[in-house]
Amino acid sequence: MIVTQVSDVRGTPKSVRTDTFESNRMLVRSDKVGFSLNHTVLYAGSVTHIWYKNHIEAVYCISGEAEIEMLSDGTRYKIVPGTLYTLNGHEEHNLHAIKDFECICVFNPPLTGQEVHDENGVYPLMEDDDALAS
Ligand code: 9YT
Repeated sequence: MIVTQVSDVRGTPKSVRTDTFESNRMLVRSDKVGFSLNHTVLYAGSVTHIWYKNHIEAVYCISGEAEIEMLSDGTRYKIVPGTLYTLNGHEEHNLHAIKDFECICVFNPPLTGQEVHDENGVYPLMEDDDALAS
């Protein structure tokens, strides 16, 4: 069994900070469980462009509020605590954090933990996670 506290991850290479969010990679590919799991907080008032061409992502809201703006047709979805949304079609979207938006993000295939968004909001498929392997 693997037991992890978010405080174990903060301040390590598995904690990624950008202008709009903090992402703590609590389960990563080297854990070999078939998916990865992040505890993520997006900052109130921020907008993050996301397009996971290489991954399926499921996002479960714990606290705060956000709106997902689908870039294909402008549809907006309100996300509140208790909402799960799953990007099973690699949907390109903007994530508007209305209040600090705290969520759990599950990825398949699993992230290595080192990924950052490229200029299109994409996480690359990474081949080498030796730096994070335990
Ligand atoms: C909800 C969401 O997709 N936020 C962007 C950050 C990303 N999910 C991550 O790596 O934690």
